[in-house]
Amino acid sequence: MTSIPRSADLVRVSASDDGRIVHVELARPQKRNALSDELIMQLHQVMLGLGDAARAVVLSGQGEHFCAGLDLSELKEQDAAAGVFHSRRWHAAFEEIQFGRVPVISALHGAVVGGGLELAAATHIRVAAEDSFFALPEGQRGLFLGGGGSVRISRLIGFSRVTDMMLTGRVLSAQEAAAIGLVHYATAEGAALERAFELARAVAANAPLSNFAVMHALPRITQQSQSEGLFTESLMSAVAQSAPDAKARLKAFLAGRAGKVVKP
Ligand code: 1HE
Repeated sequence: MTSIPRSADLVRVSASDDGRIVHVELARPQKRNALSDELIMQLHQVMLGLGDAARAVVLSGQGEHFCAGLDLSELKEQDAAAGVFHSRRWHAAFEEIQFGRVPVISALHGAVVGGGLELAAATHIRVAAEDSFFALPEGQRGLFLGGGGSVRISRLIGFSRVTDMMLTGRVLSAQEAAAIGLVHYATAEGAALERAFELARAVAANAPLSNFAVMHALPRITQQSQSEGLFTESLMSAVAQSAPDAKARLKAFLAGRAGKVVKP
């Protein structure tokens, strides 16, 4: 695997911190980063090709908006079968984000709407600038969610809120999105990307196997019964502890060489 993934024309990729932090940018600002088939394919390829050094990804959008959702100009003559396969390609790409190798932190600004919100929902941490706004205008366009939003967004904020957003076209501000847990952090306008990088550096400093457990075990455990969840937790916990990296971290703490938890 290469150490730095390659950029494509609709998705720009750059790396910092010796390849540990990978910045993935939606690079179609003239169309408000609308998600065309080609953009989804490029995003999928970029996520599959993250280098071995990568420990965290920051995802953002170039221009005035994070993402305007599905490229509506590509929908004109699509029949039902093509629609199903189209949706499945989105599922595959977004699955690679949620259940890939490293955590993804999204820096959101401007429109985060329709498929753009579905994309953000597949990331692990969402940081929203003051000027961001969130909506699901599928109902107004004669569509339905197709990029995993009915599952992921409903799990984040509950299907009742998704129902309201879809039926009424309600648009949420960054503050409202933070209040209901749709995003984790709200920042001043223009500050989301910097905050996302700070968070990415914190994430990248964790033991990779612990991050893996958070990404892969936690969402699955929440879907299991209590008995199965507790069993999965025990297994994952034992695997994480057994990594040489974990042993070294414990030793460092016990020798007084590791940072303490500091009161904010
Ligand atoms: C687009 C798209 C798009 C912009 N597909 N071309 N998504 C929506 O319903 C959102 C539709 N878009 C908007 O509401 C607005 O464009 C924005 C609020 C995002 C931005 O407004 P603004 O004033 O900055 O830009 P604009 O002038 O509206 O758009 C600039 C260009 O981008 C223009 O093209 P141009 O050739 O005339 O310059 C727009 O046509 C183009 N553009 N958004 C195609 N979405 C898997 S299911 C998911 C289902 C959904 O995502 S439904 C929600 C779709």
